[in-house]
Amino acid sequence: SGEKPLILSTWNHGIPANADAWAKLKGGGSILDAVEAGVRNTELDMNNLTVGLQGLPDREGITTLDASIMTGDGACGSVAFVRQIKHPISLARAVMEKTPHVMLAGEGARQFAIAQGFPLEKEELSPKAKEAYEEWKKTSQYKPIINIENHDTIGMIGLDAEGKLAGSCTTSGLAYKMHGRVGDSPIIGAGLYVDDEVGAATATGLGESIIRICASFLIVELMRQGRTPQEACEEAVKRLVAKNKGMEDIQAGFLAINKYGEVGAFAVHPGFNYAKATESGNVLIDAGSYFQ
Ligand code: SD4
Repeated sequence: SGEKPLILSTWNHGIPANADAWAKLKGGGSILDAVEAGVRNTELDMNNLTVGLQGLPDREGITTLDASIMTGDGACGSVAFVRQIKHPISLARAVMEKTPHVMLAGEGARQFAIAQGFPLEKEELSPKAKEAYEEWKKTSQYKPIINIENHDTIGMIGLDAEGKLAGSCTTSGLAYKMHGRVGDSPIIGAGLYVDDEVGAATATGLGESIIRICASFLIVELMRQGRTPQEACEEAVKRLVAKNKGMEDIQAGFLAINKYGEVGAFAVHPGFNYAKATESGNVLIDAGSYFQ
């Protein structure tokens, strides 16, 4: 069986994110504080082109962000299609804690951010994103090959020593998406789902394929019915492949834990990895995949 406390997050930037989450938890923070602090690290990572304001823009050259946060008692908040906000995860938490709503989008999310005292950042592309966008504009080809250059969304799920769960997910979404496109990450049940009675799951990859199967909710419900986190992730990937016919090139990956601290991860294609932090260390682990 598993270990507690436990923090898991997607991809290799999960290592520094887990480290920040772990420090928060060990410093007396709640598991919610930990998963927020963890992904705030990634939101500032200038080398990450799929999270935060340095992320790759949409077709119009505008970077728009999606994020969600949830605790195991059912509290949740999210923001979608937001601009100029450095830490959308904290804005999602503010939606959860300070409004009667779950989700705010676009201009309304921006007004709420201002009212909450979030600074509005200048709207300009990071040097790396600008360079990539200029290159993309030469052909303007929309190619959802998400495992190669556009694979860095962070989803984080954590379990504290008492068995409380929380999760967070934050992204700039799909590079060169249509303006206004929203992915799975801010949709509760798609990019993230957490239930203290069962476990938690988060997703990365092509959001459309993930939304289509309510992936994170599906994984939690499969665990509720007795599957291990690993079995649940594998079943969800099978479902995703079955429901996204003709899209065999796309990547998606899932990460799950149950309330006992057992872990599962699986992806459509090879290349998905995740970071796992426990008392015994913070390590990067390769996930298995449906196609080899
Ligand atoms: C999205 N799921 O907006 C995100 C993108 C992603 O790794 O996960 N990239 O579709």
